[in-house]
Amino acid sequence: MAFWLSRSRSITNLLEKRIGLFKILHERSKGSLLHSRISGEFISKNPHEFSTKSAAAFLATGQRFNSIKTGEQQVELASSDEDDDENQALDFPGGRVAFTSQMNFISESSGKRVPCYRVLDDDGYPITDTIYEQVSKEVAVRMYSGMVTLQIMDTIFYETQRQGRISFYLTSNGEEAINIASAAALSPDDVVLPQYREPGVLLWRGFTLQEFANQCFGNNADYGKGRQMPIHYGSQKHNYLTVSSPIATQLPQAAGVAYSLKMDKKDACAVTYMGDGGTSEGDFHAALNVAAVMEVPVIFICRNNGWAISTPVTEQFRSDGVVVKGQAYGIRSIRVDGNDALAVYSSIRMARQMAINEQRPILVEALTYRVGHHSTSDDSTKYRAVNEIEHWRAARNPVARFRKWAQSNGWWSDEDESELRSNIRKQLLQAIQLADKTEKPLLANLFSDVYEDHPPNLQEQEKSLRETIKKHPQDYPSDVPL
Ligand SMILES: Cc1ncc(C[n+]2csc(CCOP(=O)(O)OP(=O)(O)O)c2C)c(N)n1
Ligand SMILES: [Mg+2]
Repeated sequence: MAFWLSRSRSITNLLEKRIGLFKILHERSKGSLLHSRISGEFISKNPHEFSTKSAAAFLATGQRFNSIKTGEQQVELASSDEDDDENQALDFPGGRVAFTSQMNFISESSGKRVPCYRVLDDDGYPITDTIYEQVSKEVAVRMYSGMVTLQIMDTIFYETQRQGRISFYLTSNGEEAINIASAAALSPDDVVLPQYREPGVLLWRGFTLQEFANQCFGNNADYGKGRQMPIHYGSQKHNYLTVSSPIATQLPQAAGVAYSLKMDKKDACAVTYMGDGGTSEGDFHAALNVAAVMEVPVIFICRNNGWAISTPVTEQFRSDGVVVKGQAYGIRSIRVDGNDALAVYSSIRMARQMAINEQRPILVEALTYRVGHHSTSDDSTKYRAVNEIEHWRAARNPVARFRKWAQSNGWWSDEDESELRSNIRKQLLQAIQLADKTEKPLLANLFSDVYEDHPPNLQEQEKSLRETIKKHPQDYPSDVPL
C-alpha cells in the first residue's frame, strides 16, 4: 500500500504539472478513481484497475459525464515509467507519448490470466469477503423459477424436435444462470440484441410459453409469420430484437442502438450477447471500436462456453480469452463465473450503472460451458470427451448451485421444486398442443412485408414456387395453406 500511495502521488504530481488532469478529475467526482485510490480506499499495483468499491462510490453521484478521454490519461500515466525519458516526449493525437531508449516489445501475454469474479463456491456457499449485490427472496425465487423453466423448455422442445414436430431446436443447458441472472439485472427499457442462446432473457421479460411454442411451430400466431427457423424469437413489446442466424451481426447493431439511446438521453442501455465464436467475427471488433469511440451505453456480454460448434476456444484465439480484448479498444471489462447467478447478477447491475451514468461501453466475459449439443443438427460427442460434458453438467451446474444457496436461506424447498416442475411441464405441454393445432401462415406471407408492391422478380418467384408445389406436393408441407 505504501508503495502504491507513494507512486500515486508522484503520478499525480506529474499530471498536475503537465496537464492539470488531477484537478479536472478531482472536481468532476468525489468518488472518482484517482480520488478513491489516493484516499486509500482502493489498493492496487495496477493504476488502471477499477474495483467494484470505487465504482460504487463513483456511481453514487448518479451524474452523467462527458468524455473523460481515457486514452490521454493512460498515455500520460505510462510516461512515468522509470525507463522513459520524461523530458523527451512526442506530442501525438490522443496524448503525449514518452520516448524511451529501451527497445521493449509489449509482451503478448501478461503472464497471469485475468481472474474470474465469483460470489458462490461450487456448493452454493458465499465466498468470504466477496462484494455483491443483495438479492431479495422474491427476486431469487423468480430467478430460480426462470432457470428451471428454461430447463423444462429445453427438455420438452428438444423431444418435440426429435419427434419431427418442429424442424430444429437449440438448448441453453449449462447457461441458465447467464440467461436469467443477466436479465434480472437489467431494466425492461434496456434494448436486448441476442445471439441465439439467450431465450431466458425473453422469458424473464414475460414472453409466454405459448409465444415460445408458436415461434417454434411457425404458426399463424408467430410474430415472424413462420418465416424463420425455430428459436429465432423476437418481441418488440419486450424490447428484444429478433435473433438472426448470421452470428455477430447483432454487435455493431447494438452499438448503433446504444448511440440512439444516447442521443435521446434515455435512462437505458443496449445489451448484446455473443458466444466465444461470435468474437472471432470482424463485426465483434468493429462493434467494440465504434462503441468505445462514440462512448455509447452498451453492454457486450460474451458467453464463453468453450466451443463454437466443434471448434474449441484454443483454436479460436491465442489471447487470454475475450476479456482482454476490451482494454485494447478502451473498454472497461470484467471476467465473471457464468455459472454463478449471483456473480452474473452483480456484475451486470454494476455494468449497467456504469454504461448509463458514464455513457460508456462495458464488456463482460462470462465463463461457462455448453452442456448440450450445439443444436439438434449436432452430436458433440464426436468432437469432445463425454466426461468433460459430465463434469460441467454435474459439478459445475449453475441451477443446482443457485438452488443450494436459495435453500440454505430457507427460500426454497423440495416441495416447491416438485410443484414448480409439474406446473411448468403441464403448461408447456398444453402450449405445444395448441401451437401444433394452430394453422400455418398463408404461403403468400413468404413474399410480403419487404416491399409495398411486389417487384417483378418476387412476382416471378412466387409464381414459380406455386407451380413447383403443384407438381411435387409430396415435397412440401401439406398444412401450409396456399
Ligand atoms: C456469419 C456466420 N458464420 C458461421 C455461422 C455458422 N455458425 C452457427 S453457430 C456457430 C458457432 C457459434 O459459436 P459461439 O458464438 O461460440 O456460440 P455458441 O453456439 O457456443 O453459443 C457457427 C460457426 C453463422 N451462423 N454465421
Ligand atoms: Mg461458444
